[in-house]
Amino acid sequence: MKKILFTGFEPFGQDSVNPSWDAVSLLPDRIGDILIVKRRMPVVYDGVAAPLAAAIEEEKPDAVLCVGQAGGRAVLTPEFVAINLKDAAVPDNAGVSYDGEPIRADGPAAYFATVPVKAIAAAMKEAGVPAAVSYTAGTYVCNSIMYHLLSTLEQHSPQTKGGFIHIPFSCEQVLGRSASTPSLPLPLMAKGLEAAAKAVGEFLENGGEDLREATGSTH
Ligand code: PCA
Repeated sequence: MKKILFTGFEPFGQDSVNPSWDAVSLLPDRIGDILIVKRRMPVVYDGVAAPLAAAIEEEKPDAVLCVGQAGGRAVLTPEFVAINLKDAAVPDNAGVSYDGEPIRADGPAAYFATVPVKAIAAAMKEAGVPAAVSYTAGTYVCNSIMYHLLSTLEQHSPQTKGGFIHIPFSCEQVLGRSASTPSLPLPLMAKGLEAAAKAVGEFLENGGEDLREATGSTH
């Protein structure tokens, strides 16, 4: 039986909830024959690597899907790439902000997701959940957790696949926001994550093929 570790984030900024953790919490403990385990992560650039690595060490999952909020986006977005950069005016939950620092001084410029992002987006849409591949996870803590995830897996658990999914605000979060702020209901977003788990489960069953083959890239 395959195991997927999902992570979601604690709230940050002006919000008292984070739909990433709320949607992950709605997932069942089993999806088909895939075991689902969950962890909540702090929104702290430098404090997120250790709990993530500990969860991977403890659970020994076949794949890890980290989830985060992307307020302002209208659809679920599996991320293609994490870049070696911390750069946002808004501080993290430890009160720290960065102005163009590397995540790992000795690290590569970027890591590509090792889960099939195009297949994940297609599976979400197939399940009736709006989705699209994204080619930027930003430069705040979500990009950092994705970078740490792929770096940790490469170094300590190269057979484990990793990826990141951004999700929009939940409906309750836009009650106090401008009329044009996009949102989706939490159960629909959880359904999208479930579709992602199934797509990753299939990918794992097929031996977890090479990223470029899996995503259909020709390079
Ligand atoms: N979203 C932020 C960090 C935590 C979260 O849920 C981001 O997109 O970087």
